[in-house]
Amino acid sequence: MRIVLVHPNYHSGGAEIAGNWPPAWVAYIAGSLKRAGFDDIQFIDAMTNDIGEADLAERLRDLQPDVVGVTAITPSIYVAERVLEIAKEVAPNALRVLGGVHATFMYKQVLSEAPWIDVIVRGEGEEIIVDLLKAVDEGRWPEDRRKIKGLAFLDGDQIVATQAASTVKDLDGIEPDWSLLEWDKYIYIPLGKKVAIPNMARGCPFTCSFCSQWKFWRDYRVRDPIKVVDEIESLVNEHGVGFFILADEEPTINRKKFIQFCEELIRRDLPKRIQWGINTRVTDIYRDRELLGLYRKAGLVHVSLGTEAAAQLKLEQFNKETTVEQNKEAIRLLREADIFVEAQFIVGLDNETKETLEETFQMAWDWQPDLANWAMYTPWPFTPLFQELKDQVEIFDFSKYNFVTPIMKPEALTRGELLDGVMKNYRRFYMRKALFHYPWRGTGYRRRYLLGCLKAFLKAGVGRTFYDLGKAGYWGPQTKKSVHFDFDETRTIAEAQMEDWEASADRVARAAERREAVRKQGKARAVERNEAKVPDLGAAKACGGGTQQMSDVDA
Ligand code: B12
Ligand code: SF4
Repeated sequence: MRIVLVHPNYHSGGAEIAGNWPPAWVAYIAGSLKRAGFDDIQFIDAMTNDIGEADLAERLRDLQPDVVGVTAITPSIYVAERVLEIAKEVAPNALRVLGGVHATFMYKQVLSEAPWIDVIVRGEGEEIIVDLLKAVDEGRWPEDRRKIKGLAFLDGDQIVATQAASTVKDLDGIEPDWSLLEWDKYIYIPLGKKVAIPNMARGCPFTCSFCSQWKFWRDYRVRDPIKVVDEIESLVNEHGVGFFILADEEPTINRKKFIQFCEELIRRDLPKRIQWGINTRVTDIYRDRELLGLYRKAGLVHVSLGTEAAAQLKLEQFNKETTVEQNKEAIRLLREADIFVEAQFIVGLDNETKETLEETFQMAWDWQPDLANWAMYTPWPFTPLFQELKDQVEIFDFSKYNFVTPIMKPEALTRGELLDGVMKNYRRFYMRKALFHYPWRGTGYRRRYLLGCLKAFLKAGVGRTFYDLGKAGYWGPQTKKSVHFDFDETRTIAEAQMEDWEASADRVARAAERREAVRKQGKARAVERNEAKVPDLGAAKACGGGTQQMSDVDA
């Protein structure tokens, strides 16, 4: 059986400015399929190679696959749907499969707008795809499709979702196959090294209201750190990888395993050959302040923190369970440990004003991270915050749901003014950094890294790819009135999806009540701690904790 996996050709001017990144889902899905005996797997990275529709059609026609598997996050959904439409045209007998976060939650929407998709894999793909393709291989497809967990498909006019599959419990059984990728293509610009995105832990015990990730991965699980280091060692030896970021939401929450991971990297002398970065929470950094030296020794050179907001009120709206002081402290601790630190802000909610944008700039400058990002609030339709704000969401062109386009219009600003305010923050922050900090900061590695980041920024600035500024016609403050986001206003929410939301509205209301109760408890604990002068460790919950994860039935 020939399986062709395709990463759709979607681009937006955000994280891509740092280079081309390898699609981890391909390695994880292919590894699992190969172990199950499916060994004819091909991969087309249409994104990295910027493959247009005609070229893609030709490749699929030549390959004549039996199965075409495509991924999609929310902004790449239309391109992904189109890949499968092309597959239908040129390889009509192939089974057309879609996976990833967007289709997992929005299968009703997707199957309504792209009925040519044969089947959606909902949730983690490693086990579901094997069950699905075994059924195909053994001639049990489509008869048995209602018996396979974790799928959604059209049966006539009816949209069917089978029972949700469990998350992958035996993460150590996963053996990703990174050999399908063209490694010369994946270069991390700031360091000029090949980059990979291995995955050590899945899930997040927190429940930030704007975030879709805790819902997607559900329970928190960590792989055996020794096996993850084996994977990293083979990425270095076999593919020449010199930098990685962990794909994890929060790799540090299980401190014991994270320490084991670091110690094993050091034991194998890998930090001389590979350095790495993570996204994590400020509360973990504060908790681990004594360990940051060890993390640095293990090659951890870059930490991106979801500091999110300059105002405590917003942090509470986000259910972030952190404080503004903790943000500042975590950044200081990382800087002192010689770890490059990046602060992420979310802007562009309905109550954003010129003043609040200014506050985030002042805050960023006061905290002094090495990098600061101002992401546009993006109302993923499957998050609690969307359910609260949905009456104010006017744009359902998901291709623009990408952190760089203002989807919401703040009451006091036009979208153009919002974009301009964000650009003003970037300009001021990076000009000052470039002149006064980067050339003089530290020695050797750190300075090279800082200058490398600046180079990536400049490259994207000159090419106007940063924040898709070229596409939007933004050339500076004088153009803030004429910028155009070209939203496709014909895009709406499908009736079937609407009905689904209405049915889940009750559940969401109950979840909001529970969140409020948890928030109140947190505040009460903070008061107690203040009285007892105990430092706030950020209400860190036990791994696998969290109160808002979707149940297996909901997912
Ligand atoms: C690495 C990464 C990137 C890399 C992309 C690398 C690549 N080529 O794939 C870079 C840095 C380029 C990037 C860019 C962007 N990203 Co990004 N990224 C991530 C990150 C940190 C990890 C993704 C990952 O590899 N996970 C591990 C793999 C194994 O998980 P997975 O992809 O979900 O795949 C599993 C399942 O979904 C399923 N599955 C997925 N696809 C398929 C297909 C089939 C056929 C099957 C059967 C199963 C299946 O099975 C897999 C294994 O279980 C996530 C956050 C996170 N921690 O997940 C954000 C994330 C995916 N990114 C996000 C966004 C928005 C973006 C940008 C739009 C931001 C921007 N403007 O720069 C761009 C878009 C780029 C693009 N063109 O697609 C959002 C998406 C949110 C959403 N609801 O859609 C996320 C979730 C971050 C967030 N905070 O919300 N990103
Ligand atoms: S800490 Fe919050 S933003 Fe980060 S992954 Fe967890 S729920 Fe999402």
